[in-house]
Amino acid sequence: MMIADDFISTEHRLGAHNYQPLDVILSRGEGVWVWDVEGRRYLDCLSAYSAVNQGHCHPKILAAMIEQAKKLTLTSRAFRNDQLAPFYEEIAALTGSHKVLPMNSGAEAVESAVKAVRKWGYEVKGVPEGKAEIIVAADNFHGRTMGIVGFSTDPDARGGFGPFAPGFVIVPFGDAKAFEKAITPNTVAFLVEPIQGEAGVIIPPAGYFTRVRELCTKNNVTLILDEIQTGLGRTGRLLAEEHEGIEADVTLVGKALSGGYYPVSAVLSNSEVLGVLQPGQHGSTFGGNPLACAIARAALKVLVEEGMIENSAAMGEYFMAGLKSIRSNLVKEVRGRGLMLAVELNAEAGGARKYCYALKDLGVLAKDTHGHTIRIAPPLVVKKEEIDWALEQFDKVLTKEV
Ligand code: IF1
Repeated sequence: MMIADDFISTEHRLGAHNYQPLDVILSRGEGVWVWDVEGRRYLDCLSAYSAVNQGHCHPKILAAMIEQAKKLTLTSRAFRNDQLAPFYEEIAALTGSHKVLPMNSGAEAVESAVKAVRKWGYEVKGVPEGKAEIIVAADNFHGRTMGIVGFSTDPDARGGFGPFAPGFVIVPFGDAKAFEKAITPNTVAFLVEPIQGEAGVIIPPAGYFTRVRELCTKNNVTLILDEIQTGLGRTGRLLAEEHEGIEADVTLVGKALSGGYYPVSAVLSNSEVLGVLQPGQHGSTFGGNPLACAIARAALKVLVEEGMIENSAAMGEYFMAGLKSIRSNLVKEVRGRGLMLAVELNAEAGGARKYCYALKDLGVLAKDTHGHTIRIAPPLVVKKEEIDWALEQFDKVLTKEV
């Protein structure tokens, strides 16, 4: 049997070194818990970056997946399948969308939205050919493709990968005036995360998105909210846009759309934006495949029927209050919305990574981001007792030398 060190050395020898994971090798999961190859149990406080919102191996999603896998392999979009239409119907009704474009990864949904809004800009808004501008926020994270890293401001994400596509304008996040100034007659869209995830769970000032929405409407600019991480219950609402009572023109979802079982993403829009795509202009071998649709239908159903969104709101508040009550001079700020939480440590703490290692040794898996921040995002099925237990471990790590 391979032991932990063998897995690690083999990965190191054969794999591209584009990750530096915590050295824990997981082999099983159930709900909020995961087990490593040596049988140790951990509370998952990352949920695969919010893909496993419904919890590991959710029995109903698993059953839907197995049942569909037995029926049909793949049709491609050259033919129709009997899962796509009901998937459209259910996700459109749930999110109040008029059109759906099914894709696979989050990055593909982002790329697809960029293509659609550019075409919308030329055909509907009347922007001169080749002149479309898309405004994005500094410190954004939208994925890893060439198009997307080209408008990243993170040197690790973009360094060495150019040349990049033009047509993107970067403004500071949370500053509606800067956004207003950047709008030109050629602006077709503003692409932005409701809460910036990778940047360290950055919540914009109250009123920011209300103003952004007004400016988009006034200037005929489509508002694209990347809810790939914030969507589907993570922040205590189905979509994070609800916190400011606004509606995006284009909403991007992914990750938890499959409960983590499978890459499923979607672009959701009003009829105008996705309406510009005609046969042959966009597509994907796997996008909208029957297995993906069956899994997504089950993943959405359990999210709603099992009260996970409400639980996220209630348990998020409880977790945040608990984190705030930890008396530690290492902590600079605790912030979050729903179960999208972060503990930012001060400079003297010496980086968040060693605290994530210490938490791992105590049975809690969390991820450091941006050097000083511990990101905490358990599955949305987490219970009070589990949070109480997690808080004890956070208390130990943040109040004792590690
Ligand atoms: C990795 C972060 C999270 C995303 C938003 C699109 C995508 C993501 C808002 C692309 C993906 C992931 C990818 C993962 C790390 C991770 C992440 F730390 F980088 F920021 F979640 F917090 N929009 N986020 O957060 O979706 O193509 O990956 O399906 O290892 O790169 P994807």
